[in-house]
Amino acid sequence: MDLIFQLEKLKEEALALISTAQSEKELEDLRVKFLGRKGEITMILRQIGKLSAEKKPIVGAKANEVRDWLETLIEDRLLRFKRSSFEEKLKSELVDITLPGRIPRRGRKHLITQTIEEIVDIFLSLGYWVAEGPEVETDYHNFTALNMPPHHPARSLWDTLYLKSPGEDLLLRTHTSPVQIRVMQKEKPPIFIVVPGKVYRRDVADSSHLPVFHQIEGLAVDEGITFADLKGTLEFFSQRMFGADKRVRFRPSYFPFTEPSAEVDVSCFCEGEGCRVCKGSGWLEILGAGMVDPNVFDEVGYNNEEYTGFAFGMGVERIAMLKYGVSDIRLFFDNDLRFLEQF
Ligand code: 2NM
Repeated sequence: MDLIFQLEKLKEEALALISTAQSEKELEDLRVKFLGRKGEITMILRQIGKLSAEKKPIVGAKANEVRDWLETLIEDRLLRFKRSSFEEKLKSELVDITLPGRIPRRGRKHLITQTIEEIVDIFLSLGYWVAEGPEVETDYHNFTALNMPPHHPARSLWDTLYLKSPGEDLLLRTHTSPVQIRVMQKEKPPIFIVVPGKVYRRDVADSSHLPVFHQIEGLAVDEGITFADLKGTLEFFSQRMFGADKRVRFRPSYFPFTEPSAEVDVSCFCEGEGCRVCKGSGWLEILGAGMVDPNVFDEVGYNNEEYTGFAFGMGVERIAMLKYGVSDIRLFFDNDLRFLEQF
């Protein structure tokens, strides 16, 4: 059969197939069928070599023309498929930018964290530094160095959580004072520090006790520190924390690690009218304090002729309960958002 005639037939057939192809895949198959290495055009081009010298250029030109035309036609159809599948993708991935976004619920600091920060900030403003230490302590740092004799009741199995057996040294600290011992063993006066942190006692939870709670203790050691410095410092603290109108009261007390010792009260929000919080007394007990016992200084190697100092300690939950009117300490750790969100 005449090659020119074959080329014309091939053109017709190709046009019919290419214009009805339904997918990119079908078009790729047609490209192979006509233009591939074993494709129909290629087969025709191979036969041109056998033609006579007159026919060769004519058929050659025709074959090239059909090949180019086919390539263009397939490219054109492919482009159309690509464009419409892109448009479909655009449509299916359409985002409604007029819809409001999903607004994340905003969290807040826990009231205990807020209270620790409030207390610490007041002492930072007086030039104190923050010191922290381990919650697992030795019997020595938690009791012995603090002038607590071996038979002291706080050392009993019923008050302290021991990690091994008593006398085997490791325990969960019952106050943050061991951190002050560690600081004094490492540093020379002047020392002005506050020590916030978790403490552990073998208590059953009730409205005013938890086996884990938070404390902030303070320590000031320098030449010439007096009880007047302690009073001025704690009055300043109380008025910043509870209001400039508040008064403070010191009652004599006893701690093994301070002498003399005092319990410190702040005047109640009821202005002495008598209320449920102060149980009619007009005073709220907020902390314990005293002048560091010379035995403690001996233990850390300070010369107690040269240095004096005061120390104090408060329960963070108790302070927060008094300041924010919380009547049950367990509310802090029930994790009920209806409570936590109020602060
Ligand atoms: C309190 C009350 C009184 C106190 C004493 C010391 C140290 F390490 F300096 F001896 N740290 N904390 C202290 C004194 C703690 O808490 C109610």
